[in-house]
Amino acid sequence: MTKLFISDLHLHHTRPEVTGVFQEFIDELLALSTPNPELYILGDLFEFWIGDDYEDPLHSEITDQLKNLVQAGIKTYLMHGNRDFLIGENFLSKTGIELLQEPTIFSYKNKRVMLSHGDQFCIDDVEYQAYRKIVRNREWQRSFLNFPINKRLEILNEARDASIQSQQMKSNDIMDVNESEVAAVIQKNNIDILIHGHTHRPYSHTIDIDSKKSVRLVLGDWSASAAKIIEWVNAEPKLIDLIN
Ligand SMILES: [Mn+2]
Repeated sequence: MTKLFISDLHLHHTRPEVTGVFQEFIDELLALSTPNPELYILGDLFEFWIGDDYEDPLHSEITDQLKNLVQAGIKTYLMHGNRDFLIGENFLSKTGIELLQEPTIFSYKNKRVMLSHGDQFCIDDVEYQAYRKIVRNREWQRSFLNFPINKRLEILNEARDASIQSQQMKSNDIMDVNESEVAAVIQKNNIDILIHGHTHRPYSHTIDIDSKKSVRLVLGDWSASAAKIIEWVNAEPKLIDLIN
């Protein structure tokens, strides 16, 4: 069985070329002979998601394609990212996708694996973590989803402008994961392989803790010319280029 991991596609109507790359990817999955792969989407599939009741043509198109994928027998999992954490029950039941809690830990091929979107490790960005705490609160989400669509779009655009401005002020290091935090989480949960996205810094890091080696695999974000995904076929998961 093959497990495939992707994240940070940031699908948006202003980037049709990335939607095209995703559509080709789905077609390739559908064309694969058995055994069927499993697909793990580790957050930020969409650039924004303001509720399952918001009808955006791109969102509907992708929802239909994911539904086809699941109906073709390809088990698909989704974890919320910081852009699409409002994906809800409606989307899940329409597509047949299974929601993963963050973090998700499981054993596979004798490895203990942790999946995360990754933003939880970026603790040096204190301002972002404070914002995350607010918007990940169920009460906040419930009242946000109760606003009319126009109001939700307004809040989204304000938040996006503020985020672009504050990111310009922050150093690159602040927006990456905090390595001691990663090491602490890996040690506490006895993890062999951590897979996450969010930082858009695809890489395979080796982490030594008390003579035990763990691996942190970081997924890439998608563009028309680059998309680093993880394929796990044999003993170890590997970062591969989807686009050559
Ligand atoms: Mn993200």
